Amino acid sequence: MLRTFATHKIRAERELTGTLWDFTPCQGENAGKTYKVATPCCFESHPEFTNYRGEGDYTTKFSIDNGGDKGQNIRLEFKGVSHTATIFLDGKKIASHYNAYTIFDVIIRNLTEGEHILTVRADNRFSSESALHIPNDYMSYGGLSRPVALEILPEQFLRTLHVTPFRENGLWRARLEAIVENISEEDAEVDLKLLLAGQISLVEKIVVKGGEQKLVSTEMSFEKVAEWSEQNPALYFVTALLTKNGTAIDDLIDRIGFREVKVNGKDILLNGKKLRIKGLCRHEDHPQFGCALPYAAMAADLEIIKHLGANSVRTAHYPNDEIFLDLCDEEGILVWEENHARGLSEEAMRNPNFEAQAEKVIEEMIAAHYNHPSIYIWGILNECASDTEYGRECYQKQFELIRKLDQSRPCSFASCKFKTDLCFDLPDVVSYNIYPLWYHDTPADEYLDDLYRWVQDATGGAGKPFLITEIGAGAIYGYHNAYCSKWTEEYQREALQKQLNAVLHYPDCSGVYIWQFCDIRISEEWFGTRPRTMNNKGIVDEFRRRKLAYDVVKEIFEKE
Ligand code: ADA
Repeated sequence: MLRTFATHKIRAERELTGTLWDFTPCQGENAGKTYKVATPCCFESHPEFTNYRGEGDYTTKFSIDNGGDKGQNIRLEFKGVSHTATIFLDGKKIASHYNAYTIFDVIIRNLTEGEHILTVRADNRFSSESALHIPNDYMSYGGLSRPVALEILPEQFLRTLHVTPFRENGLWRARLEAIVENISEEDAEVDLKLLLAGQISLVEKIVVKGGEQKLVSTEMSFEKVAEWSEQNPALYFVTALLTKNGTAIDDLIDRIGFREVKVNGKDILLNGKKLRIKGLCRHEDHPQFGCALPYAAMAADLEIIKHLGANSVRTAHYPNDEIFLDLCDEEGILVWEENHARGLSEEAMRNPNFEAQAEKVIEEMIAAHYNHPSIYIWGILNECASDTEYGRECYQKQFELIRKLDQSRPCSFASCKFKTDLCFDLPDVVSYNIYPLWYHDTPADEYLDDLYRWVQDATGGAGKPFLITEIGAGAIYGYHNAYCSKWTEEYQREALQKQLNAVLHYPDCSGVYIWQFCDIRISEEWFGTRPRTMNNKGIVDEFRRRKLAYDVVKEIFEKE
């Protein structure tokens, strides 16, 4: 399944995954053997490869019909390959990409009629080449973890369609930007039509030079549209349609919600109303599927999140599968989406690949997810070196990049630098990850107050909205003892009760994200402080079984 709705009616598109592919590991004792695997999937979901770190080839065949002598232009879209991908078509390398959590594509012109062989080589090894996928407090799985789509493209096609809704003089308006790309060598004249919420905005004749792109933008007003909100997540289709000599040749369909996110003093506003975040941080992780959760598993996670009374998810620590975002759009769940980086020291940020790799994630994340109304904030660089001058330079550059690509959402980063952070003048929202009653014993209200006062007095973050982006405690499912020590379900329940009450009653705090939704697998290298080689701070365990803290969280969130 590619999305929860059709993104094309004219462009021919089919999913290549969703079927059995051949899988051949390249290293280890099974190197060269071929297995049938159901795609998308992680290496680790196969019983022979639960610990595999290396390269693996996923191969399938597809056919091109009606190509004639000229063949067909095709576009292959890879929604996520973990974590480094090399793509081969009929044995020839055609593309490569780094990072598990963003979309990339490749266009092949004039592919001949008949059968073709596609191989996706996924590599999940750690090395200095990889600045973001490192041994960490979550698992960097390997494999073809998200779907692959095959599209047949005309010579001119729609590359992107971005919509920015905004309110002006009491009326909803929207700015639409479409990019038309010409993959032929000759200049071409095409007609572009843009439709939003049933209204036609633009019909324009455009000339696109051979091999180039053309950006077309327009604005529209709407008399009667429903606003997107948590209670009423109204969605509208937006369509870009390309015709040539009177024949429709291409289209691109997306969904948007009429909503505006603004920061006003200490508040984050959604359509002018103060937001109160009651959220959970969620990793894409499941004992059976790794990070390649199928639709039903993602939807089931969201059911639990809603049942807990939460209104938001933080996609810690990378951009999420589009299907999950589609579901959040439909369910009115607010999303903090962030680029991919967790806990990088200054030394790790000085990896020569860091800057380019992290910035590419931002570019690919915003290009692909721009229209999702559920995303209300962009985050970057969770718990990296924001307490050093060099780290500050990196944060500054990344915020500049985000603001260049999207001015319609605030941005932030989750800091753990207790009273030493140097970067709070840079984001729109100040965010902290804190663990009172877990990593130290200072009472939650005291710790929070001390921190908040320091932010007001000593940093450029004074007067900005303030969010707690992580709080929590570990518990092993089913573990109890007479003294209710750390790791028992009782301890977690009590810690969360105190932590949540402190944060949610703190007058200047816009809300809280619990660390974390479910227990997750972590890198082997992290076993030392993590029983079961898992991060056990989930409110449910890895099988989504409720811990004792569940009811307390539900009660507190529902009362808020
Ligand atoms: C951090 C981090 C999380 C997780 C958490 C914990 O703040 O952002 O990824 O590691 O702490 O469990 O300690």
